[in-house]
Amino acid sequence: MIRRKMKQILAIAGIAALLAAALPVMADSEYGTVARTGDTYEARISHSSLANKEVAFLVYDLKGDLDQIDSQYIGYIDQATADESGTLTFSNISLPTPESGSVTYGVYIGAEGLDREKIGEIPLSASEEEVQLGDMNKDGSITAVDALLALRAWSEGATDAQIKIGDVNKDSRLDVDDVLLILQASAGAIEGFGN
Ligand SMILES: [Ca+2]
Ligand SMILES: [Ca+2]
Repeated sequence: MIRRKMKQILAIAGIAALLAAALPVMADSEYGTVARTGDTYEARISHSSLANKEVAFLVYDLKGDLDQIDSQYIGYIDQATADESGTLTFSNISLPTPESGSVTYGVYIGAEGLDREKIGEIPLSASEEEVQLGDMNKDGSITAVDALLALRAWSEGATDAQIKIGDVNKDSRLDVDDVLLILQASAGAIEGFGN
């Protein structure tokens, strides 16, 4: 039994290493990327023109109009200074989720000499009931990324919200067994888990 667990853990560690660079990228532009990391987002900004500048980071709820933005619909705002290569990261970005339906957020940066550059869009649909078991990043499908996120949640101590989605064998815990089941589902070896 212990041997089996060890084997499982070694297998998962290997897979996690392979997947570490495969976090889903929601937005991508010459100024950087926005990636989802579970329930929050991380924006990695890098452009030589931003070197040592104060960079404003803004996320707007576009209210269905993808060409128009209105400053009253700011979903998130932050500001930080880029390093000498023009690189900086905004992490733990949490966006308001809609009561029903979905929203599209536009992600923008601004700096001296750079007028509000759009670096991407984040579509977000909220209702927990529609989230399928095992779909840790709530993107509608179960992939190896979900196994990686479940593995992370397990190793870091899963939140109630993570357990709700990640406990695919319904034993009220998110642990290595769930990670392996999600991994198998992502590979098509077993059926999904329903809602
Ligand atoms: Ca997923
Ligand atoms: Ca479980």
